[in-house]
This record gives sequence, structure tokens and C-alpha cells, in this order.
Amino acid sequence: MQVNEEEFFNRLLDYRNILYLCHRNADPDAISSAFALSEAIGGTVGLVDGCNRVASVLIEKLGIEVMDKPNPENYGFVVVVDTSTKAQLNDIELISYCVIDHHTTTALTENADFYLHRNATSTVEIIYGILKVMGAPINRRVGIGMLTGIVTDTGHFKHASEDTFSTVAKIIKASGVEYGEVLDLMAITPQDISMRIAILKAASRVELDRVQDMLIASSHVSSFGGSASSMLINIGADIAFVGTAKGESVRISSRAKREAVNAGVNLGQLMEDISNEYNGTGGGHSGAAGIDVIADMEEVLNKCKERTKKILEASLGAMSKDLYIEDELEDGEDE
Ligand SMILES: [Mn+2]
Repeated sequence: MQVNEEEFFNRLLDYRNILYLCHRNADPDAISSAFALSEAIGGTVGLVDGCNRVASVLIEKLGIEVMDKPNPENYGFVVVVDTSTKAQLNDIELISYCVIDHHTTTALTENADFYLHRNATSTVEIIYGILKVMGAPINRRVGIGMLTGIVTDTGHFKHASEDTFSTVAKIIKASGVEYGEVLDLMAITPQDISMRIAILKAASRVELDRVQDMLIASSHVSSFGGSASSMLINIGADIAFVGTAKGESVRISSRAKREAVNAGVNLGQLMEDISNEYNGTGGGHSGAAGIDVIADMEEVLNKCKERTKKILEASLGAMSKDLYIEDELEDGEDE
């Protein structure tokens, strides 16, 4: 059952010893959402399976206490934050839980006691709504965490909306944190050597497909698929798919530029559709999504590519014709 901010907070007051559970490889949005709730309501921040680089810097610099791989049975209630699928929780069993999330796919809400889902650019922004309803103060540590969560989840505001900026301004005002402090914190984040190797390998193995002026890049690495996929976008791809084979199973991380999303590419939907064909899990956002299935990596990567090509061919086919005529007029070329 979907509840609003006030109801969400009121329900949490009924529980003692709450565990705020972050998805595997937790990011700043997940950590900071869990941290903000634990500061306001009380409870423990839990990591299902580690966290990413920026999140670990946040934990260290803000002195956030986290419980690694907590056993949900030891807690009175579980609040799953910033997570939309069971796979993101490594399929751990949860008897009684609620969800607070902003992803487009919402598989985890099905069995939840209650949930708060909003189409925000980060979970932190939904948390802000709860703190506001509670009249809870936002201290500097929580403020820095929340702002970092928004900056990273919006790709440094690339996917930000009017609401994102509005909430950022309110968090800055309430916490007294300067935006520069957030940038400084992210700048000190060290680049892992194994990540740099993975990213360079992904670039060297890339395969390209072209539909009009859209480039689809695909590659594979043994880890850091998400970072590699973002990197392929940064160096010129419009859509990127990066596969990681792990024994029998394969994970694909995908990213798309705004232009590709506007042309009809919805990676969250694509990943959900393909994962269903393999009885796996998949989903995410229109511009960033992932899949976990038991299958041949090459086969799944090909499916991702071919479906994306079809979508682009269908939507760009008509558009490109008009552009072509315009080009001709401009250049004054003969037929
Ligand atoms: Mn998020």
C-alpha cells in the first residue's frame, strides 16, 4: 500500500530497533537516505553487500555507523531504501518490511507492508519531504550526505528537474552546508586502480553500432560494469551496454544519453523485458538500468543492442528524412 510522507513517518514511530537497509554496492543516495532517517527516527544503517567509492568516503568523512551484512531477524522492522528489486538485496529473505524508493520499476513494493514511491530524481528528495513533515532539523552531516546523494544520482545535475534544484536549495538552507563542501568531498574520492584498469579494458574492447547519428557501444569487463558503462557515454556513445560474466550468470549495466531517451529508449523497461525472458531480474531508470540473468553474455548483449537499434530505427527513421532535406537546402547541393 502506497502511503504519503506523513503516514510513512507515523508508521515508523510504531517500531523499535529499525534497520534501514541499503542495496548492494550502496551509493550515496542510499547511504544518505538511510543515514537521514536513522538520525531523525533512530535505528541502524545496514549494507546488504558493500558500497561504492563515494559512499565509502561519505561513511568515513561523516562518521556514519554502518552494519555490514546485517541479519534482518535481529531487527524490529526493515526499511528498504533506494532499492527496487530483490536482486539488489542479494535475494535475502524479508518477512516484514517497507520500501522508500524512486526507481521506475517497483517489484519490491508488491510484498511490502507499505511503501512510499515517488518519481523523484533521488530517494534523498523523498526523505527531505519526510523530514519536513516531521519538522526534523537537518544537521550538517545529514545535509552533506543528502546533497552528495542528489549530485551523484542526477549525474551532477544532468538529469535534475526543477524540483531537484528546489530541494537542493532547501537542504542547503536548512543544514547550513555550502555546495562547495560537497564538491570538495567528491573530489578527494580516490580512483581505484582495478577500476581504472576495468574502464580502460572496456574502452579497448568496445563494439559500435550506428543508427543515424546515434552510437550504441557494447563491451565487457570482469567488474566495474556500471562505471565502464558511464565512461562509454562520457567518451561519445549515446547508449552503452557493458556485460560482466560471473560463472553461469551475466550482469549487464546500461546507460543512455538524454537524446537517446528522448528518441524512445527506455533502458529500465528494456532490462525488465529481457530479464523476464530469462526469469532473471532487471530494471532501473530510462537512462540507467541493469540486468542479472543466467545466460550467455554475448547473447544477452546482442538482445540489448538489437532491440535498441529497432527502437532507434523506428523513431529516427522519419526524423532523419526531414533533416536530410534541410541539409541539402543549406548546402545547396544538386540531387
Ligand atoms: Mn537512488
